[in-house]
Amino acid sequence: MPSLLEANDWVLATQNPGKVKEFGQLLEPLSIRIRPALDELNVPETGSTFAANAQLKAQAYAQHYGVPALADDSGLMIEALGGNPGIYSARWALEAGGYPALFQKLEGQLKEVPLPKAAFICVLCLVVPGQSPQFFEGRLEGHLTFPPQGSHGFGYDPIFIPAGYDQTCAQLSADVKNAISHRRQALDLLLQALKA
Ligand code: ITT
Repeated sequence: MPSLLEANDWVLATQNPGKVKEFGQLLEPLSIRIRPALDELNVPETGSTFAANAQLKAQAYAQHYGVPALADDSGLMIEALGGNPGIYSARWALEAGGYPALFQKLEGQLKEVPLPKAAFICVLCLVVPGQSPQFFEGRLEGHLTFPPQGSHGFGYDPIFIPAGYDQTCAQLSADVKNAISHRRQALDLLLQALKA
């Protein structure tokens, strides 16, 4: 395993500005920087699991930059929709014509479900050139609420209320979301593994 200090030379294998911002906030207190990827690589997410897609992204960026790459594949699983959109979370928003339109559609689909249970999942994949990929998973349980509320965060945050809270992730401050998020939990596991 590389050391924590070497993490300053890693590249973050994502094109999602919301993820870049959150990783910056999560790593700042630790004085670890993971460079955002400036080159936009088009990596088809052909895997059928979060882990498979995270690995595809991490491998593509590690090969392109020749340094360790950290990828995040994440999404929202809605119990009443059989775990969808899951790995298709970003694609559902694109196909609906954006998040506001998707939220309206989901509200219609879930109108008979009083408190739709859902969970955010994040699988991180670290690919160090020449080594086997490493995976770390985080999960944030909660439920959905409509109409969307709040302007912080990104993606599905305005309709997701974490368990034990009464505000959406888009109403909670970044500090609160980052203390409990699926991304935070996965990153903590990665940092523990690096320290071991
Ligand atoms: P990259 O592949 O470039 O990283 P992406 O947005 O396509 O960007 P994913 O395929 O992992 O990444 O899809 C993740 C989607 O899941 C994301 O676009 C949101 O719709 C949703 N999502 C994940 N984490 C979230 C969070 O913390 N808050 C809200 N929505 C989130």
